[in-house]
Amino acid sequence: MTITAATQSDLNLKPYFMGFTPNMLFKQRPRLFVEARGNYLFGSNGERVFDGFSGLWCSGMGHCHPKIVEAVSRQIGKLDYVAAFNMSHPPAFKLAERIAGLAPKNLNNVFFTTGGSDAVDTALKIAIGYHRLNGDGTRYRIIGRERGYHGVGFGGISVGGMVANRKMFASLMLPGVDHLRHTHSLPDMAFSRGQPTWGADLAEDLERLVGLHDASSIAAVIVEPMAGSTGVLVPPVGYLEALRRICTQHGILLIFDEVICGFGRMGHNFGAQRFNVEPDMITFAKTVTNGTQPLGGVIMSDEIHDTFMSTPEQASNINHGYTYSAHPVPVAAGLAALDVFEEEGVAEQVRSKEKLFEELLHSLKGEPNVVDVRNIGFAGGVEFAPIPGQPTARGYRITQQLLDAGFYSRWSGDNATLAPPFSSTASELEQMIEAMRKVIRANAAAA
Ligand code: PXG
Repeated sequence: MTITAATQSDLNLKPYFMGFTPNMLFKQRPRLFVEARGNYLFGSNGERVFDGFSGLWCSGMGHCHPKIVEAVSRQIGKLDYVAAFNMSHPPAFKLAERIAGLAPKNLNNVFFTTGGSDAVDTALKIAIGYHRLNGDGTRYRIIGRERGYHGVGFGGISVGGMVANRKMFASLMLPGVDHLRHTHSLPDMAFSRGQPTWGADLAEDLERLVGLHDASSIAAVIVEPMAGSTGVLVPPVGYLEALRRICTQHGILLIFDEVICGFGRMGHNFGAQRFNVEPDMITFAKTVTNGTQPLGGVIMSDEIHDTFMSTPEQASNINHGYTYSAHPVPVAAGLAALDVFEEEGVAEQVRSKEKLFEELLHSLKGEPNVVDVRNIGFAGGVEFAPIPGQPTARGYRITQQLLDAGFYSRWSGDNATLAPPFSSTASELEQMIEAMRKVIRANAAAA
């Protein structure tokens, strides 16, 4: 059925309780989309919207890519499901090999999940299990970072650092978690282009936590190389290198949560390669299927993988896994998406257009209430001065009005975040930034 404006008004909107959405506001003015092609979404009232956030950071290779559509259609008619435990199917192994081939050279093994949140929980379990198998069972703490986003499982919100996602569930967080300071400081780094030059020393915060808890109680550190959801915080020059050094020195595993950074967003296969730092594990999801099918996972070093293989032969190496781990249909989507990723040279495309995107974004410096602009790869954040007494309201208004103008960006506090499709043309990027400039100016008076 095609949803038209007429049928939309007949829809009963109540039964669907939407996540991360002000439901009452949304349902007063629902925004429903009925088709997508390339870099555009088409709404139920016939409107065309530029997908300036690539869905939720996931559809960068463009919507309804014929190769992915074809692969998914073929797979669902051939092998729609096979048990994920004690059985499998050949493409699952091919996809693991392809993903490992794109990852830094020490990361050669993949555990499949169904998305980013369960990838994070899986990585935390693997970290704890690894130390325990090595006779280091006292290492139970995980260190996250303020303003980090690691999904919505109890593991992810515990190590995450977004207060809005944590406060309602504070009574049931993982024990033993601590947080590094976040890396944002307006006075020291506002309007940095790419990596800020200030802030490498913030990694020394890990030494402080080692001093407080002792390394023998710490299993792992988890950070996003570029913190996306909080409004694009780019790692300071030298920061990730310092984290790596301190982790290695103390036998602590370093996990990069690359659910956003992975597969091209940073202009490289992974953020690890962009920033030239090798973690012990990488979590991924989103762009691995170009957002077309739910799939995620953890890529781990041989050292970690082989430690699990040392368990007794007849026992499961890990009592963990999902009904939909390596589901044949998402796996087919993943293989096709990685073909597109390589054939269309996605990482190179991003690298070649990154400077243009940076120039355009930073041209917003000096517009009313713009207090910072941040960028790396095809990720951009514009931060606004909050309306006094109404934190987040300016960011919300600006992103909603930008959507009315036909450009989708994402609201995160008083930030507007942009994650344009990888094939965005110069003219599409220019139009999006000019539309944003207009909306920012129109909101100048709201102080
Ligand atoms: N880790 C990171 C770094 C993420 O960005 C997750 C884990 C969780 O993935 P799932 O697949 O369980 O949602 C994410 C998800 C935003 C936004 O507005 C970001 C995400 C999801 C929805 C919105 O930036 N990232």
